[in-house]
Amino acid sequence: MNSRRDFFKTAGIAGGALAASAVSRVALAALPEAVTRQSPDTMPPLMPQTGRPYQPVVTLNGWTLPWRMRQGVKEFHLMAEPVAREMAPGMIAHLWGYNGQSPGPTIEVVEGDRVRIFLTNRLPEHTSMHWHGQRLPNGMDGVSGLTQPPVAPGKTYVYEFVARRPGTFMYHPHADEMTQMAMGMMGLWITHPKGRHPLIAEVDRDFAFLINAYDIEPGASRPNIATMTEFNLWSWNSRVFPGIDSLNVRQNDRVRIRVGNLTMTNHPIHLHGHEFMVTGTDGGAIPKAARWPEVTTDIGVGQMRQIELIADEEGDWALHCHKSHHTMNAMGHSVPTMLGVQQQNLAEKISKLIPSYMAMGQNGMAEMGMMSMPLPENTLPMMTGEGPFGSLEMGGMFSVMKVRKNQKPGDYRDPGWYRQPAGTAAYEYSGDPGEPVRADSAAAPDAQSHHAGHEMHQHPAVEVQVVKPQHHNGH
Ligand SMILES: [Cu+2]
Repeated sequence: MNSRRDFFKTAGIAGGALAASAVSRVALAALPEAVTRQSPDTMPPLMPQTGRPYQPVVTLNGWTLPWRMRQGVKEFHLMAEPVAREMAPGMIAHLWGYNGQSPGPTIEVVEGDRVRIFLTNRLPEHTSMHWHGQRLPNGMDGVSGLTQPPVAPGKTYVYEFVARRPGTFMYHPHADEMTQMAMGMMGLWITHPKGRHPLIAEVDRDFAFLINAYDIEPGASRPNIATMTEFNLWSWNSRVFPGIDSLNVRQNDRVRIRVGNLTMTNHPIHLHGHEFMVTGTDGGAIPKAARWPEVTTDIGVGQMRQIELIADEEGDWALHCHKSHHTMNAMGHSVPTMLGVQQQNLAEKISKLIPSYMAMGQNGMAEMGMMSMPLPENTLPMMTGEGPFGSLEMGGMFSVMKVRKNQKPGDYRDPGWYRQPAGTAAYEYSGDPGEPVRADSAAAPDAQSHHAGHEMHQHPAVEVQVVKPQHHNGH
């Protein structure tokens, strides 16, 4: 509050009694307006109107923070504050974030830009801002207690440095991290190269998102901040499927996807139908000779991976975390959905849902208990999302890259579901599937006698497979 009080004092001396409008105009000159956003929709790329040109990114279910140029310095204003984030239609999470959303807005600058960020703390406790991966003066690193005092509630701190290295970075508090990261305080920072770069391709579409996770009890809206491992909402940019927007591209576009992981576990991110190269990390661009093709890249805790591909196959291609329990929403969230259906359909719905979560090793009985509970508000189905052929039975970290011939350059709108050309889809075989041929049935009695494991004697057909290598004497 000191700077604000000083400002009022100065303004008061200069202008005497001030009208409210005069105050806000002068205030605007002192520090840039903190632009906020209410919508969780993906904002189209923000084309730079001031400063040096660059190819903007698209933040999935996010946005880029506007800035102002002041005497050659790019100024941003981040406001740390409680926010209400729609994680998917039907569920609002009460998180902490920046400028109205969690994650905060993406900051986009150009290599060599001098950047000044005002951080205003509207939280009930102190905070700070760490600029993950950046080269900067030590005093700008934002580690509360180590490089600066904490930013108390109501205070504004100013960070200023030159964005020296192009690449994808993250920002998050380095003060009471356990609480503040669990509450959703984080954002992306993109430093674009200042010109053609030998290792950074010019792309047609450039997407970015952060991986985060929450533990929110069914029916509640505030995360449990003490959780270390038992998260139940696995999200991208604090959104879960079917709330995650699709990545809509034109066929043959060169596509870059930047993914940062600020959860407490790794996430193998998998793309269907295409190979990609990992072209960069938060450490910078990867030399071309050190790249190799992948269809899944594991993103460790506190890491960023930047992947690139040519989207040359038309269709709707799944993009998801390959940990199958990360493509589900909160356990128990499915139950109210079942209770919401008409009674005569209930048994059918249960039999459809219960085998799935039993198979994933969850506590089946605890979930069964949920069925007698009253319908909680603010819930999401565990596995949901309607596709052109029925339920996708997905949740959490799942989206679709939609590749279309007719997607116009620069158009990021959802083209709808892919229409598969005739003769290119899996189809039903309507004949007799025949009897299975069990090649191992003849060897069973002999193998059984050589096996030490008594449990296996109950299942001779299985045992043969297990014992066979030891039983061979002819080597
Ligand atoms: Cu995952």
